[in-house]
Formats: sequence, structure tokens, C-alpha cells
Amino acid sequence: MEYRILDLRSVVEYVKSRPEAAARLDVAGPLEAREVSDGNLNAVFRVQEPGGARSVLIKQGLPYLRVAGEAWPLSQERADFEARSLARQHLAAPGLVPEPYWHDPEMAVNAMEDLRAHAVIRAPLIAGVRLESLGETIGAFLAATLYGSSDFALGGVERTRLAAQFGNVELCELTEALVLTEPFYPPPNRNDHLPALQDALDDLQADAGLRRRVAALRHRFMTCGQALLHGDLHTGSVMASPPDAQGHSDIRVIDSEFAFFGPMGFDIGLFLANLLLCAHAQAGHAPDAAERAARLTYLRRQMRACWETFQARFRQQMQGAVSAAWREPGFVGDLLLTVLRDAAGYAGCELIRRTVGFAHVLDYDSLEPEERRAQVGTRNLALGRTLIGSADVLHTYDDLDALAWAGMTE
Ligand code: SR1
Ligand code: MG
Repeated sequence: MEYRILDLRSVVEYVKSRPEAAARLDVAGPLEAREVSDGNLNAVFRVQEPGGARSVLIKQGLPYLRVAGEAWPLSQERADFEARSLARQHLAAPGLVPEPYWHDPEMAVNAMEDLRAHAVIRAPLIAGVRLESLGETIGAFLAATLYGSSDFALGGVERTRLAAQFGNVELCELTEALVLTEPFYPPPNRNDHLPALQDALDDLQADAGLRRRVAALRHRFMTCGQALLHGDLHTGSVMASPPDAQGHSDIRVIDSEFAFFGPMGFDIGLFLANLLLCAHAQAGHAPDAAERAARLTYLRRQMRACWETFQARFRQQMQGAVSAAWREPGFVGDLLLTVLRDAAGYAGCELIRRTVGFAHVLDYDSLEPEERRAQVGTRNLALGRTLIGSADVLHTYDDLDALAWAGMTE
């Protein structure tokens, strides 16, 4: 089938035309479609039986960036990278991603499990919803997917062959530009910041030591293909069901079209930074000081749980690594220290780019009045600089925790 952009009508015909759909829906009967696009890049539709008894999610790569329109062309090959990475994540971390149903390369479509009971967690976290197993679940996802695609699990030959299928040049270039370059340099760029942040931004961009460290992080991003990353693991890439009576939620990671072989600390750093962005923004979102303190305690705990779960599970899996070299005493500890330092550096970049770069986050952008947003933005920039500047002297997660949370309740 030749590529065409789907709409509410054609997506129903499209689903009915796919043989795989018959196992998921009554394709002989009427079907309804609703657009549920949420991210910056793609169009997403829910196609369901009347009344919503059963449904599938149809995600289509457009020939441009959805939020920017045709003025920002983008190839649809990102749908292939999402299909390949989702298939691997589903094997490595079953139950932590949506079940993939089919991939249609001609139409740049991925059909998958429709997580109807779930919501993207960014807005609930901003509103103070406590998902008690969030950090642990994301740590488990990271350990399973990163270890499972590494040299340690696969051996060099298989890892190299797999990495050759993930030349995600277009979206990597986007990250190199939007996360790891433009926020650190004066115009021309696609940065977008509050006028009140101009002095802080000028000061940041004039910091040659900072730019040097960010250059090193960018180079690692481009050359250090340790494992198959999610590539865009922010809190808009995680969904959760409402907590049950015992406080348990089903948590899934979505949207891996940025997947590529890169440094493991990139995924970890992005996730941790997004919890910090939420924490800083509580200065304007929490209704009172007590609730703010409770939300900060929760977010701090989730960050630690994420790292601790990741590192404990990673260590455990390394006991079965394919080469004796990877089981040398001390090797895994040395490796995890570089991952922790990378995570701190990339977390710093994420804090900065979400405040002054092209793509912000709701946590920050929804702060009112503007003076409050500027205060929080100043804090994001300061912590971002601290994390980048201090990443290489961290020794333990406690060091990172102390840096990240110093003065948080002021
Ligand atoms: C131009 S795309 C902007 C951002 O959206 C994606 O989710 C990535 O985070 C990217 O940097
Ligand atoms: Mg996304």
C-alpha cells in the first residue's frame, strides 16, 4: 500500500484492510476512530469497536514533525526504528511496554496495544499523584533493555550486527542539536526562553568549561554505542494506570522512535532530569508547603529507586555475562560509575534544554505567573550547570542525590 497520511476516516479502512487486525477487533462490524496524538512527532489514533469493548492503537510517522507541520520535514523511517526497538523491549522487558501488533513500513504505521486505562504520567506527577513503583519499574526497564542489548549479554558480534540496524541518524541528529548543542550557544538556534532568563543564559553560554564538558557528552552520545537506548525517556514517554487500593499501578514505557545504540547513562539521565523538572516546578504547582514537601520526598525517592534498581539488576545480570572479562572483580563497579557520571551530565543537559531550548515541558511551561516560571527556570539552569560541571567527580548515587537536592526546599 502506498504511503498516505491517515485521518479519522481512512484509519478505520486501513485497520479493516490489515489481516492482523482480525485477531484484535471485529473488523466486519463498524469501527470508530479517535485521534489521541500527544507527542511532538507522530499522529496517533485509537480505533475501537462501538462502545470501546476492544481497541488498537495506530501510530503513524508523518513526513514532517507533527507539532511544527510541513515546514519541518522528517522522514518516516522513525516508525521502523520504533518497531525494531519495541520488539526488542517487549522481549527484554515483557509487561513494561505496549504489546506490538504489527508494523507496516510502507504506511510508517506501528499498531500496538491500546493502553486505554493508562495516562501519560507527566501531568499526574505535576498534580502530585504518587505512583509508588515508578522509580523501581523504570529502573527494571532500564536494566533489562540496556543489559539485554549490550556486549555483555550478546557478545561483540551480535551486538555489532544489532547496532547496524539502528542507524537512527535523523533523530540522533535532532537530539545532538536540540539537547546537546543549541542551548549552549547564542543564536542562530531554535532556542526559546523567557526574557527574564537572558542574563542567566548569557552567563551559561559564556562558560567555556561547561561548553567543553557538553562537547564531550555530545561526542559520547555519538560514539559510545554501549546498548540499545530508548533515546527519549522523559515522563511523557511513560504511561501508568490509576493506582489500585493497594497503590499499585501498571507502568509502561512508550514511544521509542529515538532508539539507537548509545551511552546507557543517556536514558537514565533523561528520566532523572524529568523528575527534577517536576520537583522544581512544585514551587508553583503544589497547593501548600506541606504538600510540596511530600511531593519532593516522593520524587526524590523515585529517583533513588530508579538508580538503585537499575544498578542492582544490572550487577546481577553481569554475573552471567558472556565473557569472563566482563566478570572480572571490580569491572562492573567501574562501568556503573561511568554510567552514573554520564547520567548526571545528560540530566544537566536535559534540565537546561527543557528550560531554554526548542522543546520545553509542561511542568515548567504551565507555571504562572511568569515571574514564578522565571524563578524555577533559573533554578533549572543552575542545577543543570552543577550536574554537568560535577558529573566527573561523583563517586556514588549519594553524591548525585546530595547535589540534585541541595536547597530544594528553599
Ligand atoms: C523537535 S522534537 C522535540 C523533542 O520532542 C521529542 O520528544 C524529543 O524529546 C525531542 O527533543
Ligand atoms: Mg515521544
